[in-house]
Amino acid sequence: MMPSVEEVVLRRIELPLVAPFTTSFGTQTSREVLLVEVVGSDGTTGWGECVATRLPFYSEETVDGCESLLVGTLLPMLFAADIDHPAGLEALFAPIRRNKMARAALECALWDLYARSNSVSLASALGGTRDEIEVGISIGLQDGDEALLDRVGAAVDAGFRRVKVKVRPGRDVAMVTAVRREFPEVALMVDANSAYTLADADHLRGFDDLELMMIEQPLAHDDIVDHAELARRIRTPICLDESIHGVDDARKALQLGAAALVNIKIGRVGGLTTSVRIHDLCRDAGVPVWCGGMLETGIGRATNIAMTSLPGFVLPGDTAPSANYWTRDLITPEVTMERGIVAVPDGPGLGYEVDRPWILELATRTRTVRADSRTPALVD
Ligand code: SMG
Ligand code: MG
Repeated sequence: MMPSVEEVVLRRIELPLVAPFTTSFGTQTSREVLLVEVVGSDGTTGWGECVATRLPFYSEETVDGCESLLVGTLLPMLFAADIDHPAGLEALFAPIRRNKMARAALECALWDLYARSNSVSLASALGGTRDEIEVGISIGLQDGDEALLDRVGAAVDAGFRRVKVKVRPGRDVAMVTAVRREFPEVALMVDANSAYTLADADHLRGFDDLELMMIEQPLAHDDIVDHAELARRIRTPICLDESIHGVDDARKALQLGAAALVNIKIGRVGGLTTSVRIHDLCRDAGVPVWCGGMLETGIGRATNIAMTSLPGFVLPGDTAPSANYWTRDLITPEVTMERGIVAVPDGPGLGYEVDRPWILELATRTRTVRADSRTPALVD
């Protein structure tokens, strides 16, 4: 059982990244984060992080949009309903189209509330079976090959279990060939963030001799048909990220042969309940999954770690330690790694302490919505 939610506090913070992160669609030097704290009737609180970006370049969602939707629509729906388990949110929000990151931020907070209030870890509440997980690193586009080789070398020295390199037209096959030549043994993959089209198939075949674990999302963010065609034309396995927003997308992608692997991001699919269902679907189909990253603070990172403890997460995720991103994280202890291994905490909920004083200091805006506040009309 989950305590009823008495109020929800939305806080906005901005946190600079320790190093800029560049993908085929742009460079981020900081993250604007929306944090959701749900306060239960038993005094327990749960935390969730919204992974939307400031600008709608990774997906159509934005931090401002998510905040607006939560205040105007999702929280009134939550307060009008009688939800006694976080899994109930999936059905409650089913009439809403997309807006998965806004939904997930609230759903993750409810899962944390549920787990804390029942004195179990989020990992075990979700059905997790591992007490440690393997992690990889995602390295953004660098100014030149030398800088990239230095970054990959540092990652290998630190013991990361696999290295992902961002690519885009003009910075791809030759660059990754240089990485492979210097690091013949490293578990290596690339992520294009939708920078190519099917017309690039011959060029992308240039990756085939580099023994990559996979190429992530080479084609359009909303496509699965062209990816299936590309899969017939290249040997490097294709992993879908941006194209998968729910269980049906995953089912159809597997059915078409568009994905040999699936990157599960809790925010992109609308929450933990759906994530677990995609995990189950892929596991039954023998398709490996791994946990993606959205440059999360410790709150989202802790949620990712709990989910990765499920048995189908057989490949290392983008769940690098806190120090990779932040000079001071929002949780204590921060996430640390020992030779590519992160321990799954067994304390209640997220299993880390949320550094509330630090969050209050950082907060640039705080909005509190109480369950007994007047509910705006939900029907036009
Ligand atoms: O969290 O270390 C991380 C970043 C992982 O590469 C990463 N994420 O397409 O998978 C992806 C990108 C999206 C980041 S845009 C905010
Ligand atoms: Mg990706």
